Amino acid sequence: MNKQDALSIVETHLTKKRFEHTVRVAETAVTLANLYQVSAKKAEIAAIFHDYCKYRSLEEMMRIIETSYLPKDLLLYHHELWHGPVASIKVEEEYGITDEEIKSAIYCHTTGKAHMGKLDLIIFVADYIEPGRSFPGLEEVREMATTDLLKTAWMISRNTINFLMEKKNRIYPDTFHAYNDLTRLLDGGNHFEQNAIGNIETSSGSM
Ligand code: DGI
Ligand code: FE
Ligand code: FE
Repeated sequence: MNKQDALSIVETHLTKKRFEHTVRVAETAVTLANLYQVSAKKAEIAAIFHDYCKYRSLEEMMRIIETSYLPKDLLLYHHELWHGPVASIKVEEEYGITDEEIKSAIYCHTTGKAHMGKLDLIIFVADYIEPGRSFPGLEEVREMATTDLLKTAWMISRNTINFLMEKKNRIYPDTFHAYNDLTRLLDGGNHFEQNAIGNIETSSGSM
């Protein structure tokens, strides 16, 4: 599917504001794809469809979760978490998008998940840093996105968990899985400045 066809499809399902967000996520995703050597074509299609199901009725999304292979525990959490997984099913059913990397990136764009691939990371990051967004701490994340994709995703994961806890919201397991997995990867790859000794000092400092 080409870019224009994809945009025309999603436009009819989204509000004007959401469509403009989608266009900006696609532009951001293409930039990141070129920077981190991922197919820009795939990044563009995944980005264009990432919020495709944002405005489906709760009944329709619920039915799709119940009758597909999607994990049923989604139904126990906030419906905001449903539109990505539901879209990953819909794009295949309606438009024959079977590419597993594209489907996965759409699936996990809200929460992240363990073992995210490069395309997953790019859509997760692009959705958060697209130029239309503005909130405290975002500039730091945007800057990191120019040099370290994993660390950027880690910051987003951490910020999201902090934000949700602050609001006393419940947190879906994949949101934690993303944070834990990224922390493990970064720790092993020495992306963090503090080392194992630093961590021990921090934990013993409170005793
Ligand atoms: O669809 P968008 O608005 O572009 O962005 P999104 O799909 O990343 O949705 C963002 C919202 O989802 C944001 O308000 C944080 C929320 N979210 C992410 N992880 C969780 C979560 N909400 C709950 N309740 N639990 C989560 O684990
Ligand atoms: Fe979304
Ligand atoms: Fe989005």
